[in-house]
Order: sequence, then C-alpha cells, then structure tokens
Amino acid sequence: MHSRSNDIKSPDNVGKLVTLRGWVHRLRKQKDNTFILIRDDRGGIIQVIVPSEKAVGLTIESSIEVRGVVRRDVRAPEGGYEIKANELKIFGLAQLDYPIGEYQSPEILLDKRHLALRTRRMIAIAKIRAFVLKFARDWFTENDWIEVTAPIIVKSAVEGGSTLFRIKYFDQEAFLSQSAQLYLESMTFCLGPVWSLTPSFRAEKSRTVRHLVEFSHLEAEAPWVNLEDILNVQEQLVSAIVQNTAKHASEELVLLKTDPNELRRIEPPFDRLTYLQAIETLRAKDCIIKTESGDQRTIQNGDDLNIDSERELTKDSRRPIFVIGYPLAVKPFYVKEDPLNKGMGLVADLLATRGFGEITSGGIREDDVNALTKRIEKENMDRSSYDWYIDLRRYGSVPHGGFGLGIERLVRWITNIKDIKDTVLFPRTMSRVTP
Ligand code: AMO
Repeated sequence: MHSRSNDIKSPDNVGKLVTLRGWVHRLRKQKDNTFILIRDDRGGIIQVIVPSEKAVGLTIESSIEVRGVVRRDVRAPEGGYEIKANELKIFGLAQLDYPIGEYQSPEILLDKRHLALRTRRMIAIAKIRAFVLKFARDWFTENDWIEVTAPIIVKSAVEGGSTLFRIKYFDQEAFLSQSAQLYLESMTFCLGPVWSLTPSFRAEKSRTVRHLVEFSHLEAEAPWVNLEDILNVQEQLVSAIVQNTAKHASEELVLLKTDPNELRRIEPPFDRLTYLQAIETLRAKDCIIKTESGDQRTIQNGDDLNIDSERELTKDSRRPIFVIGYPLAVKPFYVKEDPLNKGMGLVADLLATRGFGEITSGGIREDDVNALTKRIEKENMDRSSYDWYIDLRRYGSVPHGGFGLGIERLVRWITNIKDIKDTVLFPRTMSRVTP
C-alpha cells in the first residue's frame, strides 16, 4: 500500500519501509543526493532524499512514486520527518515550463486555475469548502430535514428578470435557476422541512468581490413556521458549520491567516436589528448610497442596503447580525407582508462579521392566493409561468418560510478571503467561463 505524508509522519514509522505517491513540489539537486518535497494527493508534504543518479531529468510537478525508509530529523521541513528513498518511479514527467511559480498575478492564477488548484492556498480552500458542505449536511440530517433537489432548467424567475440566464429549450425559452425556492415550497407541503444544495445562476453584470454568476446555493424551507423560527434555524445551522469547520480545519484556516478561535466563538443567538434601526444607524454615520439614476446621497428609509452599508453595520460586530423587515418594494414578489407593519416584509438578511455582509436571505412566503396573485400582476410577471406556484395557495396553503445561503459567501467569510472568486475552484463571472 502506498501512504500519504500525514500517515507517515509518526514516531512509530521511523525505520519502516514506505511507498509514497505524489507530485514534485520543490526540488533541490546536489551532487550525491536530490532533495524532493513530495506533495501527495491530499496536499500533504514530506521531504524525500534520493540518490541524484535516480532523479536525473526530474522536474517540478512531475508525478512520482518513491520507496524508502522513514527517518526522524528535526531539520527536515514540514514536520521533522523524511524518507530516505532508493527507488523512484516517474508516472508523468512534467514539462519544464510549469506556469505556476511562487509569485503569480491573480489573472494568471485564474487562467491556469486547473493547475493553480495544486497550490497550498487552493488546497486549503477546497478542504474548507468540503468541511462546510459536510457540516451543513450533518446539521440538516441530525435535525430531521429531508434533502431534495430541484430542477436547474426552469420557466419561472425567482429573483427578478435582470439577472436571468435565458437558454433555448428546444423550441421555447427557458432559464437557468436563480433559486430552488419555489420548488422547495411545493415539496415542503408533502415532505415537511426540506433543504437542497444546487447551483444557482445569476447573470450578474456588476463585478464585485461577492458576486458570482454560478454559485452553490443551500436552501431550506419548512411549513408552519414564523420568521423567528426561520432565524433560529439559520443561527443554529451557521454556528454549527462555522464551529465544526474551525475545529476540524484549524490547520487550513491558519494557513489562510484566519483565527479559528474567533470562529469558535460564533454561537446563537445572533444579533437582531430591525431594518429601521439599521437605517438610523447608517444615517447617523452619514452612509452614502448610489441611486438608480447614478446620484449619490445619504441612505434613507425605503432604500435597500448595499455592500458599503452592510460593511458599515458589521465591521466591528463580534456576532453576525440579522437585519429584519425590509420594505416589500426592495424584496421579491413572494415575500409576505408584515400584518403589523404595512409595506414591510416578513424577511431578514443575515450579515456576517468583519464587514463581510450578507450571507443568507430568507423569510415568510405569501401564502394567500389573492395577495400573491396581486403581487405577480403588480410586478408585470408572466402569470402563466407561475400558475403552478399559485396552485400551492389554491390547494391547502399553510404559513411557511425558508432561506437561501450562498456557500461561497459563507466560505469567504470563514476564510477571510476578499474575492469570492477564490472560494470556488472554477469561478464563473461575467468575463470568465474557462477553465
Ligand atoms: P438571494 O438572491 O438573496 O435570495 O440569495 C440568497 C443567498 O445566495 C447568495 N447569493 C450569491 N452568492 C454569490 N454570487 C451571487 N451572485 C449571489 N446571489 C446570491 C447570498 C444570498 O444571501 N430565494 C431567495 C432566498 C429565500 O428567501 O429563501 C434568494 O435566492 O449568500
């Protein structure tokens, strides 16, 4: 059996014969011996010393197998263990012009992402993503939510027409899904609390550090809930993901210069701010926003919160903040109006600490057939595409709600990475669809 470097680095293995496969991460050739740092297929690194005559022609990123004896030597990089090898087999000799060096422009790293994935930074991010997904799934399973999947090719927009991806679907027009929400709503009437993880697509024309064209969308929906129930689910879920990731990925977090201890302190309850309190706070700080006509002015009641205002609200906070009760006018057609606060929605966005801004959005859905139909008409939406959705209110409607969480937004916050493009292995943006 061949091993990985982390299995090898143990006092019990000293003196034992091992086989290791991986890629040449660093290479230093001396007259008699060649020192190779091998990176295994989980990104673990260990030093291997081979007689130089066995490593003739060896290049960085060649894939190799070595067989040798484990030694303890405090001088050995990456943990004080090394392999003194006598056998070296080359699977694939890498060309000399490997394009990823130690210092590379962000653009090259994106153009060559298929190779840049081999860097320690990207391996750490990929592992953290995997932990985030695992702990999310664990939380839902432990709390008796059923996992479902929804179609990606759809006819009904969820989050407005401006970010819709149109596709030719045989002889009709269809869209790539912006959110599974409408489908989850129908499933929740026969399966109870449900959740899904599907790609969502937004034709985002703005280039920001927190928007992708394709993102991993974790969505949840449950019947007979009120807004507070939905907030409780989110704070428990997010805390469980963050704390468990901090516990199991501390090495990766430290490599990314994030403090796992700060993340371990994230626990329910999160702070709650009403939309009006948020606006007052921002007005007191003279927060400026850009209006649709391009003018700049102080934020006022009725405005949506933009990236800058979300940053302002959370840059010094120690806990994530729910901003509750946005105006209906800045939220989609399906949001239920607050019966105690006309014109405002039963909705909340969750804003992460350190100024990272929105990571989830959710609330209570309009469950009344007449109110929903009016909203669809008011927004000039094509009613025929929503007839199936209105059916849910015609036949045994119940109060229900849910939320959507962007996995990349969550990973961005956890890893303290500025640009969302680095939280996904193959980012899709307005200007990037390869590799
Ligand atoms: P919303 O459009 O706010 O709401 O999306 C929910 C969450 O998805 C993430 N997100 C994105 N991540 C990366 N790039 C993007 N372009 C992008 N757009 C959104 C964010 C956001 O909080 N159906 C509703 C939610 C609901 O009410 O259940 C929806 O999709 O983390």
